[in-house]
Amino acid sequence: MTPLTQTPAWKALEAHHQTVRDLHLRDLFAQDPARGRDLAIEAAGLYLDYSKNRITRETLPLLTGLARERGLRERIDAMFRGDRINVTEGRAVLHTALRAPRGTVMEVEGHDVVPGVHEVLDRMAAFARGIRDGSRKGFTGKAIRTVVNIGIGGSDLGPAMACEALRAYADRNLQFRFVSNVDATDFREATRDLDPATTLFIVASKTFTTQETMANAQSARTWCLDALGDPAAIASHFVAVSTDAAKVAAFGIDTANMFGFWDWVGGRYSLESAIGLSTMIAIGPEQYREYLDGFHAMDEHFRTAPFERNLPVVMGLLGLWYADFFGARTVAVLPYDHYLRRFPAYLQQLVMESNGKSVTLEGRRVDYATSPVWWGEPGTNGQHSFYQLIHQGTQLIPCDFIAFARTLNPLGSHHAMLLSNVLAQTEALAFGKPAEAVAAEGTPAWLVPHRTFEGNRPSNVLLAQRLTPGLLGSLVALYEHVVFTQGALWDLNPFDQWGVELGKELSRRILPELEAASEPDLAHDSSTNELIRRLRSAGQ
Ligand code: G6Q
Repeated sequence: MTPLTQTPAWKALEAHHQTVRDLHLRDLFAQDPARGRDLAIEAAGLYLDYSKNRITRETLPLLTGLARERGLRERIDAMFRGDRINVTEGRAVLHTALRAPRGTVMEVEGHDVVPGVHEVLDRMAAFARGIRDGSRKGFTGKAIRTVVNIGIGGSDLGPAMACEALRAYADRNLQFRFVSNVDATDFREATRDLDPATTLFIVASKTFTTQETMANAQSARTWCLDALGDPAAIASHFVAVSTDAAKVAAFGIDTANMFGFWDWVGGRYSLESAIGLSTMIAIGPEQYREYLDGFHAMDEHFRTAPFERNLPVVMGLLGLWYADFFGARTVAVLPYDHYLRRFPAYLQQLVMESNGKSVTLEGRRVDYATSPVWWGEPGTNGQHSFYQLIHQGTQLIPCDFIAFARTLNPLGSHHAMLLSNVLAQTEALAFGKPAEAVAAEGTPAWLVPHRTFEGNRPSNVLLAQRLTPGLLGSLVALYEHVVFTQGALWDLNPFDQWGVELGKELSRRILPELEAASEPDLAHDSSTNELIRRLRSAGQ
């Protein structure tokens, strides 16, 4: 494949960037009154206004031209066809099958995987109903009151985000907690006020080998047995979500209490698989189906809409435009909905573990920027914290604002205030406040530069009617496909994560050195050796 930066479409974009980079959004809007109406796309319940981006009407066709030249269409088709596009792990990538309606056919190596997906969903539904209506009781006959999900990374961030996001739809008689960190503080604080007789642990691990999850699961097992006194209690208080039945059984969880998924579901793409069991218990199987339908609506849009009207493709291409042509090093995700407060953390894994790579599928080092750093906080909180830098700092930080027309918690003017802030921020970022306007207000000359907003800071606004299970599904699928689009253009494999391996390997070597009774022979670098000695002599 021709290196990306050598392609005609890339060169055309470079030339185009020279003509666009000094244009101000103020002028672009003044010259094109229909811009705010036209540069918008609506799909799967989401309305994207992308007019406040530093683009002209020529930019998007050039970007979609690049996408065509780089075979994005073929890559999308290959994913939905179940090809082994995760080449470095030899796996298909078919999380889209997890949300396919019953009766859809999606194949891996000629085998339709959708019936298996629905079989697991049906078992999850029966289990979730039993917990919700109290018929599936704990070992001592009491109903379950608290569900604790033990998992990390893809087995934690997605379900933790979804449970929080859909709290308004959840059974409020149940509480949900998430334990991920190997730091025992996480487990201790999550369980200190819980009654083992009314607690259910979901051990969520695709591989069932992850150090943190296995350590927390063992501690949970001990905590449960210490209180309930009988190994038979485990069956009533532990279920597993995994792809590995043998390891689940070896841990001591009956595989009758296991919910499976498959190697064609990547960890960070698994929140709506059985990894979402906690979410299903929270909102119930019917609303969970609505959640899945929201994903599916966005999948269908992504698969079929022309690139110029394709929400994930357009957002993905705009992200590339800033990363590669404007040198943007970060992207801020700013949900104006408090229920979405874990959404940026979830997105960080999705985006950065997927496209935080620097070699192409053919193993060549890239000579262009790949994924920026993604970060964010819910509005309006962030406004009183880091927005200063977005408005007046020296970096260009494209922002995604997410807002809902209706609130789930109407209270006086709160929601109008919230919305007025989203609109004000995106307007201020784009148009700023010129020095002349500041001076005209009678500002002393020496203060004018401090109070001037240069503007021309780009943002997307994603609007939806209301945060519902279905809408959350669409929103997650949107970003999954943004990541896919960018990965395809950057010629990366978004579905592996070799970069996390070395640290794991080294920690396996260091653990016995920290725990050894007598001074071990240390053969690390002098810094690591010294730190180990210091920690050993300080005790733990
Ligand atoms: C996600 C990553 C990673 C993974 C965790 C947990 O894409 O692979 O975050 O989800 O390491 O892995 P297990 O589910 O196997 O415990």
